Amino acid sequence: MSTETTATAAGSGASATETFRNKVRGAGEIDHERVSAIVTDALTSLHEVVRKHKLTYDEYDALKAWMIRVGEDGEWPLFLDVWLEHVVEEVANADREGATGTIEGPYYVPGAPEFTGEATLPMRENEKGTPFLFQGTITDLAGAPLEGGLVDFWQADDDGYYSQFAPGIPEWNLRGRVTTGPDGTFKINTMKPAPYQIPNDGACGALIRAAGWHAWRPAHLHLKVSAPGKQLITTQLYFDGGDYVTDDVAQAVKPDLVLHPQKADSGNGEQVTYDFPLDPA
Ligand code: MBD
Ligand code: FE
Repeated sequence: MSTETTATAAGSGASATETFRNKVRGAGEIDHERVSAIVTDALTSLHEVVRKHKLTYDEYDALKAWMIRVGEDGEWPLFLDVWLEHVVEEVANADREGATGTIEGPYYVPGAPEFTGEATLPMRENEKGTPFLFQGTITDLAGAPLEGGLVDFWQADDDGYYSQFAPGIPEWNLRGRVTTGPDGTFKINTMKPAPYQIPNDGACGALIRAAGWHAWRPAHLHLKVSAPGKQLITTQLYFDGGDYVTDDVAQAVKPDLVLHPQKADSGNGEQVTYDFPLDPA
């Protein structure tokens, strides 16, 4: 690989930071009491860590240097999504009855190519991996199929790279949006992803090495599933028996999210059916 086609932490971090800057976010009134309560508790938790471990000035300086580097590498989205988002998601989705959610991560891009009913995702002529048919039905909580539902889907390629975050990959590679017809079903023809290492040549990688951890996530599909009048669910799906399914650096695997693929009816690759019952909005 030449330098220009090698993904770097700084490259994907800069892309993730830029993508986040473009995200449409709520801009409510500031609730000063709530800000004070949350920040006071967060700081008090950190004070307790300093006391418990008798943090030295060398360690305090290492923390400062590392935090400066996280920003320089554009890795705040990566750091927060890998080590904090799973608890934010747990709290946000605690009252749902329908499909199980998990974290979004840093690599979603709105506006992927659109399909109705069945999609073959944009991919390169020699896209690596096992052909994989992912299909299912979007329903209400009672199991009635929903027309006009949407599966917004993205995944890494077989080398663990996401289009728009690593160089040299076609813009919408392995990304797509599929709308359901009257029977509520969707079919997505893609390639089975491989286990994935988060970028590890930047600040997050330095932390992982310093702590003696690993950088791996299990192979996963990302989805945002929605329908008119229903709550959108952001989730991921994993593969039974896959590496790191029980040891995800981002702690984002739940038993309900593990797929059990079969040989494809077409004879080419594998397939699986997974349905999404959606909570009312
Ligand atoms: C990913 O691909 C991902 O899904 C998450 C949550 C964090 C880093 C990279
Ligand atoms: Fe991912």
